[in-house]
Amino acid sequence: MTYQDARTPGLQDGILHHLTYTIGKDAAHATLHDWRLALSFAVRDRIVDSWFASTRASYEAGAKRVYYLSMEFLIGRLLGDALVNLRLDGEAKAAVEGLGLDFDAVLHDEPDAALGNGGLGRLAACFLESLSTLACPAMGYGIRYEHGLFRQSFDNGRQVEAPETWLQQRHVWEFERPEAAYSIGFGGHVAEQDGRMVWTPAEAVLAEAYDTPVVGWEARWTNTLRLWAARAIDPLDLARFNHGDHVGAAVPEMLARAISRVLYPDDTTEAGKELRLKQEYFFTAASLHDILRRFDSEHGDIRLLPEKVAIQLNDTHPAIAGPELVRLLHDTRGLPFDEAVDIARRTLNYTNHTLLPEALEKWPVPLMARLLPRHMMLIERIDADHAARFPARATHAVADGEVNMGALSFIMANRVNGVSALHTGLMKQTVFADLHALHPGRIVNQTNGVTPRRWLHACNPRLAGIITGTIGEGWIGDLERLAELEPHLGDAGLQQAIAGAKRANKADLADWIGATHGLSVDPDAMFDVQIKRIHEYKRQHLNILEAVALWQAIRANPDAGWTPRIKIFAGKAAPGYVFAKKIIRLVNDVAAVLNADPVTSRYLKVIFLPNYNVTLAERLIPAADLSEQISTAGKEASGTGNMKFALNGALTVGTLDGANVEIRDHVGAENFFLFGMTAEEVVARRAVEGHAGQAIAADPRLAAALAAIHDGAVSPGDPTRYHDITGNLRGPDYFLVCSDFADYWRAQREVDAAYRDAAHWTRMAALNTARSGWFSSDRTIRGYMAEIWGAASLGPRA
Ligand code: 7GP
Repeated sequence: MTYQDARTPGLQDGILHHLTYTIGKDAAHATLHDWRLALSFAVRDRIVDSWFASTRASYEAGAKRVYYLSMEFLIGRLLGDALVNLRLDGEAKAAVEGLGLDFDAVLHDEPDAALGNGGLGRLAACFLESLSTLACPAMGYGIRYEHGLFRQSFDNGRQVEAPETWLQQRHVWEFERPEAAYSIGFGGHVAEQDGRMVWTPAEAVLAEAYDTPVVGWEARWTNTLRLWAARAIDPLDLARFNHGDHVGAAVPEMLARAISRVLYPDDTTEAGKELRLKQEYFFTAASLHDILRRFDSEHGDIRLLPEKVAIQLNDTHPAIAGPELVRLLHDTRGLPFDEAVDIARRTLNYTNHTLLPEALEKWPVPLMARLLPRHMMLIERIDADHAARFPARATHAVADGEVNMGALSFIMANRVNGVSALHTGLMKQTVFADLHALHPGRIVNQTNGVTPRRWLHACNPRLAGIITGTIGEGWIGDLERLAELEPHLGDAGLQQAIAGAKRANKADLADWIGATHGLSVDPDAMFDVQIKRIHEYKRQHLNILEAVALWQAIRANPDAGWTPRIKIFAGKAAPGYVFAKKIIRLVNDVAAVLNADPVTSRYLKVIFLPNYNVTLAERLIPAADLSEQISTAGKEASGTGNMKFALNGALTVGTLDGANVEIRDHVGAENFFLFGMTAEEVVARRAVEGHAGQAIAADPRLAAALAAIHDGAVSPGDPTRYHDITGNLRGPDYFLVCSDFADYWRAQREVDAAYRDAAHWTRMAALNTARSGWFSSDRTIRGYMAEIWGAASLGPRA
């Protein structure tokens, strides 16, 4: 079924039409890039009808709308996704090949829109797709960064960052909306006029909207992602220009544009920069203006806001929404202060994505007061009123000269949610314990999920085809139906097909690694993959330490029947996170030594693939045998890569952290390689003085691996290179790498043994797929709709 009616020409006609009239090229002279744009425009045409229909249906129903405010949307490439959801992939391939082009090459020409750092941003992208699939009237709001997450390369093993340039090409999916522009102010002063507080900003920039349609599965529904670009209100200081200061005349424009210029590349530490706070207010204020304008056009009485609008704050980055909404309702619209706070609080909700203290945003009061003077006043009043209601156990949002954005978000939220059962429990016990005691019931859990369209159907066509051939295609829109696979798994033909699909995916990846990175890898070796941001809590260094220990063990006894393994790493380190960058260099150094070892390299190779992004994930996950989810328990809020791997038939070696706990419950303990301390044991262990030293003394293997790194075995010309890492692990070892090492080694040897029994491994892998249906972001979004937003589906099949 394709969404084509009498008015829409065949896709090939559409491509040729756009090549001529939109791109202005003759087929004889068109480049791959021209063809890709032409195809994208032809596909976009097909989305627009569904988009208009959805917009009309939302207005007609007068239904509650959901607004997802997020600093990050890690959307990746959009063409393949759109084709799949429109069910045009077959026709597109035929049309493109009919024009004498390589379909994959056309798809791969699209830049990967990296408007996010990691899990939080990718989750937002999965949520948008599920909101459309579920026909929930919704809109995503964010920033149209000119430069997304930096491009990573290696220089002698060290991370080098270069600006990302996705917008240097025409972004075909967006529609500019010059009519939806708002002036956003900063600084200035506040004065009382006729009994009302009036904020007069010292400067202002223009927020200009760009809309990207987000089409759901089978084009049932299409929502909008609206991204804001910053512009100067007066593009040129003409007086300055006419006085001959041609550069200076452009300064206002440059200053304004800086606000939407770059994505901050830190996902765990607030940048501490005024510009970051400006970015946050810029997009939050523009979004709220837009939301209220739409609300006013549909409903008369502002008191209906909580019934008609649900706003989700994706972490605290848009937390200024609380005071801003109060300002708009109280100062601008004249509602009494208490009522304004009440309406705002019943409209807003907040998702927490991390408990790491360094990632919980706090802004110095003087900065907030200077940049947003009226907001600072409102924050103080909101905080004081809240504290006055609970004199015995007040938790202050303003304390020690800082505004705690987590506490402010909590105070101003109808619901606060964590992203896995474990994480939500820890929120209640730790960071938000006091606020939870004051507001029991406000914290709820919504375990994360991933969209099965991108993360199985599109990225792994071989496995998806087998599944559809076995149980039909209902699973794509209803992932829990994967359970219907299980009764078929005894079938030898099906097992063979599943194993064959994995083998073929691995062969493709091996070819690509050989061609692009010059490393030859055997597709029959186990593909052991750890891909995520580089962070000490995620413990890439535990993984590489195990690689060194394994290397030593193989060297000592080369004929012991080792299971061949390729350890694949990918991920970016925040540019200012020196230790994480050192880990990257260590992995690259270990790779160089191990891959060149004639004795061991038959059994063990290591590669760090540069520039991890959504596109690389789509390539790696279908080819993985083993998924590394080895964070220190209690530190990974959920994880979502862990779900993608299980869905694609990789087995997990992991700790009881984040959503690993729930994955293991679903796939069965016997199909999951568990190791390591629990979150409670972690806390107890940390209190043991000399815990790392004890672990090292008890484990000669660990001691030898650490000594090798310390003595320069992988950095022969520079033996002290890794003393900071070995010193940390032998000393404080906050993330308990040493204390978990022995059990990790034990689990990895169990993995080796299991992999040698190919039939059993395939069965375990297939059970991971069949039992991962619960981890669809459709399930997550249904949970938000029912338990947080009170929103209903409007779809044709609702
Ligand atoms: C991440 C968490 O680290 C990850 O465990 C979770 O799966 C993901 O959010 C989605 O919920 N956090 C971030 O990416 C992040 O930037 C800092 O957190 C606010």
